[in-house]
Amino acid sequence: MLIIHNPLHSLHRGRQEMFRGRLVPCHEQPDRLEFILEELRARRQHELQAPGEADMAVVRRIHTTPYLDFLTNAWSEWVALDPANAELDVLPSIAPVRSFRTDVLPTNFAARVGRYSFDTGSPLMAGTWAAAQSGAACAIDAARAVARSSSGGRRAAMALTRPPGHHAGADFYGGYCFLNNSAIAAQALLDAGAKRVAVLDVDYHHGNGTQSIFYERADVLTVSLHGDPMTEYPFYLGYADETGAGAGAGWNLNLPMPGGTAFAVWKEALDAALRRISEGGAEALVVALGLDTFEGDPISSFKLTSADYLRMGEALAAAGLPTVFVTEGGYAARELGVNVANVLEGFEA
Ligand code: Q9C
Ligand code: ZN
Repeated sequence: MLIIHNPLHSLHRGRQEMFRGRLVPCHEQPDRLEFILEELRARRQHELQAPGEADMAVVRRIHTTPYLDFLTNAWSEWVALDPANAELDVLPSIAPVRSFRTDVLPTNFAARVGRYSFDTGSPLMAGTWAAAQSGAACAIDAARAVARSSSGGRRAAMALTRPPGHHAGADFYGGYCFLNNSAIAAQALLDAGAKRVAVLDVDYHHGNGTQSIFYERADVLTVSLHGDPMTEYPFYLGYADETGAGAGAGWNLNLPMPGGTAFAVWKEALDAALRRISEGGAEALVVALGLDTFEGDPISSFKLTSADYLRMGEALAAAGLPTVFVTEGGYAARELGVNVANVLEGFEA
């Protein structure tokens, strides 16, 4: 498979995230992607490429200009407050909830960090913007390689990148995500001529950013399989009664499952998701490929085994659609390589 991998990913290297009242080492680390690259190279059947420049016109159809401006300038603003900040990551210290005003954008930097983020687990640092932008370029290039498939291009391609993207919305970051690579891939497929695209999110966590971006649109069907938000992050979105709104009514499907879910039950949800995608008439598929459903994942509780990822790949291939894989979460770093490679091997079998 064609794999567009992010050569700048390690510029994003969080030091600490807030977890249960303490600052702890970040789960989302550069070695995650290195282990995947290592395994894909070892299997010798993939074509690894770096992306070109990101086409920001596509990114601007997903994210707002004020938010992109904030991400572009955040690090230099942070260091300008105090040169000693260069040794520290940016984390939010305020959350403007409910009765706060949404029509003011304070000039104060901490206020704007709070405005544009939704958790205390997503440190932003000097290389975050460059890494995220290069990740968007991977998503766009992978999508374009697949979009050409009617004229002799590819059946499938993968954007292999970090930081992940599916928790990022049009104007907010969180859940380790800054730019929504899966949404950007979907938009690139539409821009290249697809009339309807499906985004199937198999990450352990609900793809709240992707859902919110497309919630009122009928041209992108969003489907997410995930841990029940009543107990699992991101808690405040991802319930089964969220089915889309306005022009997008009926174009969102959430399939939450309880902690402890193993592959037999998970696969039934996958089959239901693929039936909905088939009914919806999608012309292309984006798979938001989180690997934190793995039994060894340190922050999640599903029970998928490495062999199950082969079956997942086979089922995704059976959908018969041009497919763009975009990597999302997954924190059992050492096993990630085998699990990602197994999805692709099952898909290509
Ligand atoms: N602080 C993705 O998988 N925090 N994001 C969990 C540790 C948030 C996961 C508890 C988990 C976000 C892309
Ligand atoms: Zn996740």
